[in-house]
Amino acid sequence: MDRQMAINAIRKKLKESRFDHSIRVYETAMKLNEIYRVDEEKLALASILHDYAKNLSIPETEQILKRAGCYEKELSYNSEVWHSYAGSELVKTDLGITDSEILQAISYHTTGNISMTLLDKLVFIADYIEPARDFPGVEKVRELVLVDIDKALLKALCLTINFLLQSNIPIAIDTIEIYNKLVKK
Ligand code: DGI
Ligand code: FE
Ligand code: FE
Repeated sequence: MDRQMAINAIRKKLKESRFDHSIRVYETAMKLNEIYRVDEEKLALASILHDYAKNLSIPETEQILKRAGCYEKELSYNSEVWHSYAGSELVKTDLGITDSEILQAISYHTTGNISMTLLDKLVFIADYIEPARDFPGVEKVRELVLVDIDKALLKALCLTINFLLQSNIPIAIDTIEIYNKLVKK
């Protein structure tokens, strides 16, 4: 699977606006990689494919996770985050992607996770700051990531946790765990 094949796959799988978002996340990730220098091919595929399951219905998404049999904890989270874990499963079964680092970056792109790698963090932040994102605080994350990706990630997590608290949405324990790890640093 190369980048062009991944782009063709999401063109078929996603609505046009979500496809456009995915390309912007990919381009943002490539720019960040001029600073951070992880494996470019893995970052490219993970960022292009990160929302692969985003346009499935909630019952379909739930079915994918139940069928895989190892997502009991994740199924207890808000259904909005399921697309990340389902995306990881689907790119494996639909597209034959077996690289565990790519699959993990897709899995962790919404909630984060205490054991996030630099690759995982780059996909998470690229998704958070792609050029069309426009919410209070995003500019701060764009500035911080040029200096320190953990500071950028902490800021992003603070903003998201604040939003979830104010909206009465339950917060995934994975999100709290990575927040706690970074805030203690
Ligand atoms: O799929 P995208 O829209 O590109 O972005 P995403 O995968 O980061 O999904 C973001 C939404 O998920 C965001 O509006 C917050 C929401 N969300 C719901 N529960 C949680 C959560 N985000 C985190 N980090 N943790 C949660 O528990
Ligand atoms: Fe997403
Ligand atoms: Fe996204």
